[in-house]
Amino acid sequence: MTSPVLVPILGDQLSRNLSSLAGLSRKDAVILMMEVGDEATYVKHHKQKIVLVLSAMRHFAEALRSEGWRVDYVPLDDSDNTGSFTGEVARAVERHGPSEIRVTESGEWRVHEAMLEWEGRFACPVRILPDTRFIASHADFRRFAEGRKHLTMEHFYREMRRKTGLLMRPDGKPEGGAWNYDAENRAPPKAGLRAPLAPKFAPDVITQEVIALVGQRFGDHFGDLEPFGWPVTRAEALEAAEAFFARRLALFGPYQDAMVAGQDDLYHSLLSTSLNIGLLDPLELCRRAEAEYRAGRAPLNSVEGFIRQIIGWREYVRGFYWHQMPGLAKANELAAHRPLPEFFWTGATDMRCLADCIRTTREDAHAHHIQRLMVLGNFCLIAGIDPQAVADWYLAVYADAFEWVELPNVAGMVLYADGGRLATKPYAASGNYINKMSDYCGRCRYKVSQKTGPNACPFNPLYWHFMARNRSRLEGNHRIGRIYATWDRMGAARQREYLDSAEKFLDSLEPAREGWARNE
Ligand code: FAD
Ligand code: DLZ
Ligand code: SF4
Repeated sequence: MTSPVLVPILGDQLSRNLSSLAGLSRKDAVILMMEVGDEATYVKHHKQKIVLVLSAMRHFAEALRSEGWRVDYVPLDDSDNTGSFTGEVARAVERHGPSEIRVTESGEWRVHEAMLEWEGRFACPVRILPDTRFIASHADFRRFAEGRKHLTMEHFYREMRRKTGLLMRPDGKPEGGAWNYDAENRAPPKAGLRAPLAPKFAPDVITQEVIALVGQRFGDHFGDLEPFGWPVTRAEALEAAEAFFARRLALFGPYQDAMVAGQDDLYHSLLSTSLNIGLLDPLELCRRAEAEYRAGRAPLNSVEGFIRQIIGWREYVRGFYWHQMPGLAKANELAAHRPLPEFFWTGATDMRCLADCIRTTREDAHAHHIQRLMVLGNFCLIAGIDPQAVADWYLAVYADAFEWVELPNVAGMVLYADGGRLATKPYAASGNYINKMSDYCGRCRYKVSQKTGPNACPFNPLYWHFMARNRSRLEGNHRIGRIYATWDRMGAARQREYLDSAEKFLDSLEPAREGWARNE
């Protein structure tokens, strides 16, 4: 072979329609796949996330080879492995003497910065291509953002509906006459609500080898290594998607915000891991969901809700990330500096809602959206936990976590650390909200109806503590400012009781020990 084109494919780029592969012939290219320690430890990822990515990479390499591609695969335990993308590309340049390095842009800022340095470092040209698996390009998002103070998702979402034609009528109006059916999608759980289980995939020989490797190399990372059941091939991911369309999509909408202790997935799709590492294509998935609606097998509110999460929220947070980085990673508008409590890592808390969300996180490297937002996130917001500590936690513990999607959700949607660029108000809530949307409170050691004192649900006094300490920043916000009239009507003595209860609780929190999220 004359000098080949070297095509590095990263662990979240496991797609056949990757821009770096477009137009290349098998005989002219060497595909480079690299298992590197840095990617498992820049935050100490949940063991199942590492298994997911490495096993999916090994399966993808096998599939490419069977199609006739030449794949240079560097395993984690290769004795010469340098542990970093840049180090491994350097070694591959020596091995292959490429005419060019051609790579699809990375999902994370950190890796993007490293890629930019490759040009000056290697003797051949480096072409970084756009990631065309997303529906909105960076330029699309810049155009959308230009001149807007608030980057409201709903406006962006409508543009995506028009761009893709999803759920659009021939007259250019949205299917059903409305863009959004969220009002129909807030049902609290009925007593005994049970959803059909999502499929789990038994580890094959490749996955079993990776499980053993991860147990040996990353045994001190958070989370259970087994049982491991995530899809690691495109065929498994498609099977998981079909199971969702057949058995859970129809009730996805109504129960999107519901929480039931021990029912970890409810009607959610569990497809984020497959989407984020490239086993599934977002547009293909949305077209498939639309077909369920057109065939009369799923109602519009559920299908629109599902499609909005993907072409709305998912695309929007990706655009937002690249628009707001690198500042977003340091944003702390509400000046929150409290350390993350140790119980986020151990689950040892009497708050039943938090304990259950942390349990599913530990067992499955997953928690569903409303658990991440209104239990775990809401707690971090109203307790004033440092945004960088919170972001490290979310990035480490979820199998679907990549910074482009995790950080806007944490810093923007949950913590208001970006000063309201993403969310128009902080999603702060007292125990009432959790009680209405879940069955957690009935068997909690705290009383959700009690507002202050040692037995009160901690969310109650923390809510008012949050509102009071951020008054100067939030009072002018038309979506939340009116709450201060209620606070003022309480009178000084009642206010003091709330603040004292909150402070006693906050003082009782044990800070997380060093070394959970990052190596000391
Ligand atoms: P479903 O409820 O079935 O939704 C369908 C799909 O829509 C998801 O697979 C996902 O691709 C997309 N989606 C839904 N909500 C969002 C959202 N807010 N942002 C982006 N995409 C969305 N999602 C991640 O993929 N990675 C993360 O690291 C991540 N971190 C989050 C952190 C916080 C604080 C919050 C509040 C949300 C986070 N999300 C993240 C979004 C959401 O919680 C997950 O996508 C979802 O729980 C994945 O489970 P699912 O596939 O069953 O989702
Ligand atoms: C998450 C992850 C892990 C744990 N390991 C690897 C790896 O060894 N090799 C690889 O190519 N990718 C890995 N990844 C995914 C990367 O972190 C991801 O591709 C970058 O963060 C860019 O989004
Ligand atoms: Fe959570 Fe409060 Fe309900 Fe307990 S009472 S489960 S802490 S919301």
